[in-house]
Amino acid sequence: MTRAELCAKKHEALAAFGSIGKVEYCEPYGNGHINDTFLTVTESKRRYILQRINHQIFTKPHEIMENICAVTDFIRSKVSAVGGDAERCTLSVVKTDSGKSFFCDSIGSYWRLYDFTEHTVAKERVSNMKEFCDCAEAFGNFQNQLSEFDASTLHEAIKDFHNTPVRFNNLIKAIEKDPLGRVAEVKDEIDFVLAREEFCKTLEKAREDGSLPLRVTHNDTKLNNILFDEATDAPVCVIDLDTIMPGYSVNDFGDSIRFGANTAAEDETDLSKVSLDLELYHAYADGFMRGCAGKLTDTEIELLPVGAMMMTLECGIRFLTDYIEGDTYFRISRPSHNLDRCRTQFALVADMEAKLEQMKIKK
Ligand code: ADP
Ligand code: GN1
Ligand code: MG
Repeated sequence: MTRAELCAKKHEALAAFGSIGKVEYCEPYGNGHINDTFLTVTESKRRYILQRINHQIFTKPHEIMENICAVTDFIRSKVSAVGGDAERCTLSVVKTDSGKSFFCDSIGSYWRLYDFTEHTVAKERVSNMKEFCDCAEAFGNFQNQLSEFDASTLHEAIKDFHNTPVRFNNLIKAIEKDPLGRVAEVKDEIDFVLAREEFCKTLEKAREDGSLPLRVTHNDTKLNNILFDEATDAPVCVIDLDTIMPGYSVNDFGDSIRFGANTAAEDETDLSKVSLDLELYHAYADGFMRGCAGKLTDTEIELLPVGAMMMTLECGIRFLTDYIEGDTYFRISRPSHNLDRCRTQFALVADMEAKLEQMKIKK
C-alpha cells in the first residue's frame, strides 16, 4: 500500500471510532517493525494509538483481538483487585461505534485503537542496569499475572512462532528456492545455522519429554515493548500483545536478552561491537526470577541460558530467511538490512557459546 492509500484508509478507520470525537492529528509513531502505528490526537487533546494490524503476518486479526481483550481484561481485574493503577497497567482497547474491538476497512485491512498510555516512554536501548532489571521484572510479572489464565483458551496468533526447528526448515526451503539468487552471498551464515541443527531442537525435545511446561507467554519481549513512567522511570505496562500465546518462559527470557543484553544494536554493521554483556544478562535474570515470583520450575531455570541462545539464533535464522526470500516480512530501511541484522544475531550466538559457563543461573 502506498503512503497516500494508507493515509486515506486511516481516515476511513478513524471514522469508525466516532465516539472519540473530531481528530486533529494522526501521524506515524514509534519504531515497531510489524504494524503501522499512528499517534492520534483529538480536538479535546485526548491521545490514542491507531494501528493497522499487519494482516500478512496476523492472518486472523479477529483472533488476535480476542486474545488481547481477554488478557488485558484479566490483568486489569487482577490489578484492580489489589488497588493498583487499573488504567495504565495494560493496554486498553477502544471499541468501534458498533461495539467491536477492531475495524475492517473497504480493502480488508484491520485497524484497532488503544488509549494512549500517558506520561510514558518506550526505550530502544538499555541505558542502565536498573532499567533492564525493571524490564525483566515487568515481563516476569506479566507471566506471573497470567499464571492463572487458561492458556488453552488463547488462539495461536502465529503458527509455530517460536518453534525453532520449523524456522530451521523454513530457512532450508528458502535456500532451495533462492528466488533472488542471494544464497551464494550468504554461505557463511547458512553454514553457521547448519552446524547448529541439533541445538535448534533442544526446547521442543524438553517439551516432548514433559520437562518444559507450556505457559501464557508474550513472545516479543523487547525493551521497546514496555512503557516506562516518564517521571519515575518505573515500568508501567507491557504492550505489543499480538503474539500472546502458549509458549515457553525461557523464550520470553531469551528474547529480552537477545535484544537488550547485546552491547550493539540489532542492526549494527560493525560486528566487533557485538557481544553479550554478562552483567546485564545477570541483572535481567535476577529481575525476571523476581517477577515470576517462584513460578519457574528447576528445569526452566536451568534452560534460561538455552532460551537466550535459542531466541538469538532463531531470530538470526528469521532475518536470514527473509533476506533470501526478498525482505517480505521485516520492514527494512536499507537493502542489506536483514542480512546485517542476521549477522549481529549470529555474532551474539557465538559470543554466548563462548560464555555459556558464565551464563548459568543460580536457583
Ligand atoms: P509493533 O508490533 O509494530 O512493534 P507496537 O504495538 O509495539 O507495534 O507499537 C509501536 C510503538 O508505539 C511502541 O514501541 C510504543 O512506542 C508506541 N505505543 C504502542 N502502544 C502504545 C500505547 N498504548 N501508549 C503509548 N505508546 C504506545
Ligand atoms: C518483530 O513487532 P516488533 O518490531 O516488536 C517480530 C519479533 C522479532 C523482532 C526483531 C510478530 O518485533 O518476533 O524478534 O521484530 N515480531 C513478529 O526485531 O514477528
Ligand atoms: Mg513493538
